[in-house]
Amino acid sequence: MAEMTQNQLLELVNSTQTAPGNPRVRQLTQRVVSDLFHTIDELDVTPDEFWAAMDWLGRLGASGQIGLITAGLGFDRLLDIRADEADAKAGLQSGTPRAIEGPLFVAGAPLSQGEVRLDEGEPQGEVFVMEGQALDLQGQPVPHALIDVWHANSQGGYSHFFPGMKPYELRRRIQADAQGRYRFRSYLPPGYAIPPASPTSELFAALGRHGNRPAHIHFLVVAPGMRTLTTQVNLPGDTYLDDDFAFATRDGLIVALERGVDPAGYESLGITAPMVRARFNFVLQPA
Ligand code: MBD
Ligand code: FE
Repeated sequence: MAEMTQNQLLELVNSTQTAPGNPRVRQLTQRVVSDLFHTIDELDVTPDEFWAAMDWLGRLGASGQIGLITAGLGFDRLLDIRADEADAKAGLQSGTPRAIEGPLFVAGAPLSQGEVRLDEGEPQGEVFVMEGQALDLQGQPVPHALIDVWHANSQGGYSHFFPGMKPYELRRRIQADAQGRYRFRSYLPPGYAIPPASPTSELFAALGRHGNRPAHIHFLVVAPGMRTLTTQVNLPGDTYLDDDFAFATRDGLIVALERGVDPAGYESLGITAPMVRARFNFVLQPA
């Protein structure tokens, strides 16, 4: 192989081709490789630094934490901001603000009609009911919307990711009724913290950053003819509400909590004592 300069090598890497391949993949790869060649040169990256980074990437993939890093470096929120900006540019009215899905969604949770209890046995926090309706932009009910809901347990862990939890623990699907109404019982979750001694916590330590999220509950709302809504609500009063490591909290998504609510009417959810309630409607855009 001929001797060559950095720029000649970059040109060769990016132009090498013996089959059409995929033009979009070629374009994106060329751009990322160029940016990295330039970063290595301009910041004078040493071989040790480069191989340490590649080792970290390998461990990151093996640990299943790529979705934690994308969230922590702002990419998930970036995609939401871009979707919001595209809507605004197209003159589309927005519904409930979108919020990132995060890396901890699991499809196929048990399905119930209208209402469900998410937790089992002794509540591990304050007994909590959340209820409301799926609505369209005109405020009309969206009948039979399918709502996925998932949240962390009292230790901040999510089932399927945190040891010792049952399959689909604190994950359910609710099919709203003909008026779009849903409700569920659970307990108020605490915030989330990235796993210690992991590739993600290693990078965050080196960046001088914490890995905390404020207390939140995730939703995925699907209905025929409507755009799928991925969102979260935040519980008020959390220290990390304005300091979320995933940059995912939004003004319109902090729910008001009513404490000491009369349990009458909530017997079907097994509630017999005053509890905490939040009301929240999901406003869906047309597809
Ligand atoms: C979470 O619970 C979460 O919601 C996100 C976005 C990232 C990591 C953990
Ligand atoms: Fe979460």
